[in-house]
Amino acid sequence: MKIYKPIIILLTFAIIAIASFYLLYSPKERTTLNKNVDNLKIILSQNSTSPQDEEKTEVIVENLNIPWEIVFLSDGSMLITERAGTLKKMGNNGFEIQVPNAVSLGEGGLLGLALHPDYENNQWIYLYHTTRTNAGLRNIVERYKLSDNQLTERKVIMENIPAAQNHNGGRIKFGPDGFLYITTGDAQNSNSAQDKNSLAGKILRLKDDGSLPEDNPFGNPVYSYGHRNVQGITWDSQNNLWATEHGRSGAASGYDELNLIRKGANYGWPQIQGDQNREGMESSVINSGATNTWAPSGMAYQNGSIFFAGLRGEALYEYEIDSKELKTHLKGEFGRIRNIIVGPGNDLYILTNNTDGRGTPRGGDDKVIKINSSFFEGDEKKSLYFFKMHAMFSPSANVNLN
Ligand SMILES: [Ca+2]
Repeated sequence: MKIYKPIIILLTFAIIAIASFYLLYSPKERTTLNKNVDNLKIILSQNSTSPQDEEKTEVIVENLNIPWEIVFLSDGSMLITERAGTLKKMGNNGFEIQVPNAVSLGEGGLLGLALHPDYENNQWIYLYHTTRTNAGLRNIVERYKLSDNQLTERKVIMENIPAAQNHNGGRIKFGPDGFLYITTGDAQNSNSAQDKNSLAGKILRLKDDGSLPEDNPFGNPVYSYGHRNVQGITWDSQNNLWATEHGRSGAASGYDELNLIRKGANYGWPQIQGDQNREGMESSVINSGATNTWAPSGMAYQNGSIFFAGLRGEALYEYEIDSKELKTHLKGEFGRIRNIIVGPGNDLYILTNNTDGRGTPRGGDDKVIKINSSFFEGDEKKSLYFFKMHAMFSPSANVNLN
């Protein structure tokens, strides 16, 4: 019997090792994270769209209905808004909530979502949505406490933002200064963009309780004006604020803009567009030109580049700040792209937008897609950067996400 003892010990260790490996990496185990969300499907295996892009992108969530914003929580789960008014949580303790009084109409509906910088302690979430009032259709920003999968303690942060079938803005984000930035559209009344007393066609800035920061330029919520329809904002590593803006539409579409936002500045709509200049007005950093349309929406900064999503352009655009070069990624591969965010482990995630009637839905649309580090292979600077970031963050990021 004595000679069997080491063999039994070895076998026991081997069984434990194999069982641990199976439990850690089994797809079945991973899908339990999503058990509370019925009509969504988290794809856990590598999922490539075409052979040349194998391993460059990975579909994380499928079957969303006109998603607009995505925010990661610290445990790796995601909050996603859908334009019809649904707030979804994917991952741990997933849920679906219908946001009260959210009205989906044209480009309006439940749009932006932001977490308070101290969300871990106060569970405050901010939502931007279209709603009906006695005065007609308006956009509103509300704060709720998200506790026990319910929205409670509603507080109105900003109301009576002009709304319309089109041009509703809708992005909300907390800036590095701790203030809440809100982007609005001209609500199809272009002259309101030049009116500093109108909330339409603006980037607004408020304190977290909706009150005015003391140093707002005009003594009201307006931070910058002369915007047609801003749907994307982000800050670079120097805390400069960047914004995307939709240019003219219709038969003569084009002149979509990437702007560097200065407090109190006028971005020209509808007086100037494209490369035009006028005293007292800011020209865009770059624009898409008279014949090209990006229809830019959400944006994110990473490693010297401003990334922004293209709806009609059906691409992910990357503007390198130092080289002033614009790169086009994923052209046509996933259809219309609504948003790009920096997620756990500093990885980039995009949100598609093919289910709103303007695009051509593909199988599984709409989706959250992770851009893997291999996406930037061949780009020496970014490959090195991703290698470093993954070395630093990957273990926890992978556990959180899967
Ligand atoms: Ca402009």
